[in-house]
Amino acid sequence: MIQRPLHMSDKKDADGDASVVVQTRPKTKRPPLYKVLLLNDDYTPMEFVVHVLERFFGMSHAQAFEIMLTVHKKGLAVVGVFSHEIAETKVTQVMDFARRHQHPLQCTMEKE
Ligand code: TYC
Repeated sequence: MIQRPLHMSDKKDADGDASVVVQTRPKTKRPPLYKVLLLNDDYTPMEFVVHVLERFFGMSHAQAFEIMLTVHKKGLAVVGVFSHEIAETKVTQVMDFARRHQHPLQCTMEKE
């Protein structure tokens, strides 16, 4: 048998051979995050979109107006990044609110 310094964590197996138990970091993987996206359309009024961003995403009027214009010009924008459950809630809230007001506004989520 090969000699080597004895270590606190050395264990003997069934045959009496030493093995070293290596301490590994506990695997605490952070949960994935999800982007919530707002999509442009030709019919939803700009003021309605601004209101949605203020109401459901806690934006100031100025911030909300800026993001609304980004969606209007570029076709879509990320309006927030959340856990799966919070993102799902935001999407549901926006889609329900838009439908109740008979606007075709679309809101979706995707893994970051
Ligand atoms: N394009 C719409 C209009 O001209 C405004 C709009 C902006 C609609 C953002 C949806 O997510 C949207 N009335």
